[in-house]
Amino acid sequence: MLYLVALLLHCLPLAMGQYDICKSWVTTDDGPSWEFYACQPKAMRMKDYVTVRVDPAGITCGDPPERFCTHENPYLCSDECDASNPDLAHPPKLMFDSEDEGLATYWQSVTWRRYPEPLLANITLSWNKSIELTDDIVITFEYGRPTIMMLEKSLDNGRTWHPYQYYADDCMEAFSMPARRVRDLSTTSANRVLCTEEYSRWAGSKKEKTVRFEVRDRFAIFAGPDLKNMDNLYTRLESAKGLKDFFTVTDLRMRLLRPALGGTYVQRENLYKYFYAVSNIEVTGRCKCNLHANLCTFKEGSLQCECEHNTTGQDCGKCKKNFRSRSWRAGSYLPLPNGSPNACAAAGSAFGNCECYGHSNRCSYIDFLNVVTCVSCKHNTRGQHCQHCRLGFYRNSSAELDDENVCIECNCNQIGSMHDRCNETGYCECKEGATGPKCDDCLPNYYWRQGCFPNVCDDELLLCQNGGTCYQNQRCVCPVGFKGVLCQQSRCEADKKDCDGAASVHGSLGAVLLGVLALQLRGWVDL
Ligand SMILES: *[C@@H]1O[C@H](CO)[C@@H](O)[C@H](O)[C@H]1NC(C)=O
Ligand SMILES: *[C@@H]1O[C@H](CO)[C@@H](O)[C@H](O)[C@H]1NC(C)=O
Ligand SMILES: *[C@@H]1O[C@H](CO)[C@@H](O)[C@H](O)[C@H]1NC(C)=O
Ligand SMILES: *[C@@H]1O[C@H](CO)[C@@H](O)[C@H](O)[C@H]1NC(C)=O
Ligand SMILES: *[C@@H]1O[C@H](CO)[C@@H](O)[C@H](O)[C@H]1NC(C)=O
Ligand SMILES: [Ca+2]
Repeated sequence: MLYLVALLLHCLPLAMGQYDICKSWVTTDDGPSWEFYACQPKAMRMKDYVTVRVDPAGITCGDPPERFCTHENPYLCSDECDASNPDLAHPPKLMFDSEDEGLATYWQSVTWRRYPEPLLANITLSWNKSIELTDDIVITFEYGRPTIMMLEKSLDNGRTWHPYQYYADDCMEAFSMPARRVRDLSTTSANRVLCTEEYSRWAGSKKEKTVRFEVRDRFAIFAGPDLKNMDNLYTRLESAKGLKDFFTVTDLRMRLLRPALGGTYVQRENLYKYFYAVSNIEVTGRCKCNLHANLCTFKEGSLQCECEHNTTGQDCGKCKKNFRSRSWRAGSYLPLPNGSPNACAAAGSAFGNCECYGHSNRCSYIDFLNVVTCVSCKHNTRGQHCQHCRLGFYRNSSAELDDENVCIECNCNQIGSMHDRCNETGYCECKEGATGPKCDDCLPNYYWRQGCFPNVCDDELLLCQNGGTCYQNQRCVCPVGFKGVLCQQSRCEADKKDCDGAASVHGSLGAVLLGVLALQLRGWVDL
């Protein structure tokens, strides 16, 4: 068998009877038929499916081999980390193995030999799948817990990160945040990101080893101590904005910012006792399947929901082909106790044969045409089945018909194009002289000025004459004495008046001087 049925792996206190079946065969007065329910997979030990990355490069101890000691035994620095010796190596995978009785196995960092440069390490856990936490995250540190650390989470496979919780022996000093406890949160602040001092104190490295992200305490705000009233929690998860997402992650990152100090200040003369050592990271959760699956399996290196209700996708996040007569919806915990499956419906189930490719939730029967048609097609679609793009939009060739991005706006240049429609490849219809897919360019020998106009002059064919110069292909700037589009006309020839009294003066210079004189004279007369 290539995959593990994750269901078999673990039984957890939070795995309740509720929402564990997706459908059952029931007999009613109308005969037997399937009945469907909201359903979710059981919680599992998520560390079995994780990939881990430790940063920066070279932070894992043992390359080169290094000696270290402990806070309890600071002068016996005879322990050794050696990456090339399996008995003395401390690679990251030892944070996820199962601890047999006897000694703990752990990942260990280099020592703080570069003090006072900070000793920083990131441990990043990735599932390549959204998971919903159902119990506390518990990180076990050997040889003392960090005095400053931070937990971050990602909901988009590591593209963006958000703080999840801050940990410090002095929250004010480390993060300028007041220290709070999750137990003191209320129903309106259950998804607050806070700084806690509870897991950073020095109490001896053997006594207090764990750092927690308290999921149960947050659940208890709604479900009461011992989580007896899960119904109330499920109701809240449906109604309180952002609460479900708060417990959903695809990745987690522990940012270790300062190691255990043994309850005192840093002793520079013995830096071999400062380092991080993590023996276990327990993450308990279930695959997020949008209440459309009760099984989650590990296939080809990734967790995958076994989708029911005719949904599909890694998280059952869309409707199967041919089951898109209405938009996909997540299942709901409500109404209690079985919730709503919000199953995808087959084309042809609701109203004759009316598929809307997920762009409409409603069909309507048009009596005089005797057809059923989709109503209010969304995503810029139109048509009986929302199968066409609205005017001014064209079909996205890399999207399927049921994709939200199926129609792309034409974006025709308002001045350069005849109208705002385009052809199937997004080309607009251009006015004379304009070109380019959106008609925002001009053809050669045209210039752009609120539209494309044919060049009046240029440097090749339409040359300005008589020493005129071409201004931006739009007009010739003519020397005094010449006019016309290409300065081809002498003013004398064009207008006899310009030449009055200048008959005896030959050449253009004379004409210019005379023109100036005439202007001045006219000015005096007007005065
Ligand atoms: C740890 O990750 C954060 C981003 O979450 C990054 O800014 C930081 O540089 C990383 N630190 C190390 C030591 O890689
Ligand atoms: C993540 O999961 C998706 C969907 O199952 C898969 O196609 C992809 O190859 C996986 N990526 C990695 C890095 O495992
Ligand atoms: C899903 O489709 C199948 C037919 O392929 C049908 O038998 C089944 O009842 C459908 N399930 C739901 C929840 O609609
Ligand atoms: C076309 O559809 C694909 C698939 O959904 C999408 O990634 C892409 O952004 C769309 N293109 C445009 C221009 O919207
Ligand atoms: C759209 O118009 C452009 C430019 O006129 C043309 O090259 C393309 O073939 C046209 N596409 C279709 C599908 O007609
Ligand atoms: Ca271990």
